[in-house]
Parts: sequence; structure tokens; C-alpha cells
Amino acid sequence: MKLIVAIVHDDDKHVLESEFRKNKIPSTRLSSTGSFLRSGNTTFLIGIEESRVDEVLEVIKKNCEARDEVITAPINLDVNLEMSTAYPVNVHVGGATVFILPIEEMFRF
Ligand code: 2BA
Repeated sequence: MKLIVAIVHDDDKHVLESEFRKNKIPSTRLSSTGSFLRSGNTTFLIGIEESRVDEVLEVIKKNCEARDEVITAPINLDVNLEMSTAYPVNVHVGGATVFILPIEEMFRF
């Protein structure tokens, strides 16, 4: 068995969750926060047989869209750090960030 950890955009979570349900892919949804944008995203945990990993990756790929986000980055203007302003920066956020880990054992009590 494998554990798929998929970090996706909040706007894709409902569609992805319903696709998981439709395809009988078990999943747990967690609210998470990206450390760079410091905004909410969604992490799915999927414990799945090795033979179904590609199927799960296809579902994720099909339903998670890459987006451009604008963040306002602070910039300091003097050496005393007393004056600062902000400027917009474009950040490309991928459709999904996915990790696949081996599961040693799984129990349901
Ligand atoms: P965030 O950390 O909020 O990052 C959002 C997007 O900002 C990233 O999109 C990337 O395009 C950009 N970014 C991140 N760190 C950067 C940096 N140091 N300099 C410039 N740009 C940077 P994605 O790569 O698609 O990542 C989306 C979300 O997936 C991330 O949100 C984070 O929550 C998660 N993630 C990505 N890589 C990860 C990793 N290696 N480990 C754990 N979580 C990861």
C-alpha cells in the first residue's frame, strides 16, 4: 500500500473530493497552510493499493488547475528597517503537489 499526500488549491477541493468519491478512492481532507503564501490550501491523505496509484494521480491531475496568485511582498526601504512598503509579486501555484510514501502497515481498530 501507498500513502498519497496531495496538497491542492482550496478552490479545487470540492470537485476533487467528489471525484474521489465517484471513483471509490478513500480520502481524508485536511485544512493546511502553505508557508510561502501563508494562505489556506487543502491536503488530501489517500491510503491506496499500489496498483491504483496511477489512477489516483490521473484524477488529481485532471481536477487540479495551476493558477497565478498575486502576493504583496513587504520591502524595507532603509537600513534602520523603519520604513517599509509593499509591492505585488506574481506567484505560479501548481495544480497539485504530491508525495507518495510507502505504508508499512495499516490498521483499522
Ligand atoms: P506555498 O508554500 O504557499 O507556496 C505557494 C507557491 O509559491 C508555490 O507553488 C511556489 O510556486 C511558490 N513558492 C514557494 N516557495 C517559494 C520560494 N521560496 N520562492 C519563490 N516561490 C516560492 P507550489 O510549488 O505549487 O506549491 C503549492 C503548495 O504546496 C505550497 O504552498 C505548499 O503548501 C506545498 N508544497 C510545495 N512544495 C512543498 C514541499 N517540498 N514540501 C511540503 N509542502 C510543499
